[in-house]
Amino acid sequence: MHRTSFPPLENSRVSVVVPTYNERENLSKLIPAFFKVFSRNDLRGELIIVDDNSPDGSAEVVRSLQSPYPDLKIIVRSGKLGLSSAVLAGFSQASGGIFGVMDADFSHPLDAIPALVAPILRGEADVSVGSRYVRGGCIQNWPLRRRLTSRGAVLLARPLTSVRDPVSGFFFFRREVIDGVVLNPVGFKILLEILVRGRYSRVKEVPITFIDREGGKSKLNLGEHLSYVRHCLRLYLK
Ligand SMILES: Nc1nc2c(ncn2[C@@H]2O[C@H](COP(=O)(O)OP(=O)(O)OP(=O)(O)O)[C@@H](O)[C@H]2O)c(=O)[nH]1
Ligand SMILES: [Mg+2]
Repeated sequence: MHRTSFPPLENSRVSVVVPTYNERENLSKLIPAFFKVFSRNDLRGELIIVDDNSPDGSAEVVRSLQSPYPDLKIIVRSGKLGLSSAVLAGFSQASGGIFGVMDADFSHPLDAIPALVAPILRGEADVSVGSRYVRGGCIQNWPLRRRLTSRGAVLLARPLTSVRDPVSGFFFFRREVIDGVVLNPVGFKILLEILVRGRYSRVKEVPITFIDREGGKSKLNLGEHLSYVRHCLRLYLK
């Protein structure tokens, strides 16, 4: 279990955490594209890469971009310790009043960031979710097997939340939602953990087009599927 505590707060700053394992190729494109979206939309904040000592040298790519992008931070952990705990490690170093999470593989459209942040900045939502399963949302290029496992994951989470896409890896929230909350960073689905244990009243789901990863390799394997089932069982019994 992990009790979250944070450095001093700046309310309208957005801290986006990206967990990475062997994403070198994607990171070299993602980082410039991310800061372009931020500056074009007058967003202020930081990008925090949490890398698990990737053998492909992902961390070196990030370090080489820190001088052109001063709001780029990196945390390197000792080895592959899991997606959710990486995200929490990122939050623990985040200075923004709004926290966000996304993947490194361009599955999550960067252009949707302003629409996800806006309802929180306006005080209309505590949590916003980039959602594939509300009207207007969709998935491109996923094989049937992935579509079915994702639907199965959503069904398993149904008793826990009314959010249509509680297994999304693309979401934003006011940091108070998890301030002082004990989170159990098991597996891949840290959003579900936050939705079940966090403190919030309003969630907005923003439709996104999820695109299957083009570069790099998937880290979602049978072990992660099983740990998701265990995660849900633990949350049912909470
Ligand atoms: N730090 C860290 N990052 C991880 C770990 N496992 C996965 N990631 C990252 O978490 C994000 C999501 O992983 P993916 O492999 O894309 O998982 P997915 O999107 O469910 O699967 P695909 O659709 O096949 O890409 C990516 O940015 C990965 O690099 C891990 O153990 N540690
Ligand atoms: Mg992916």
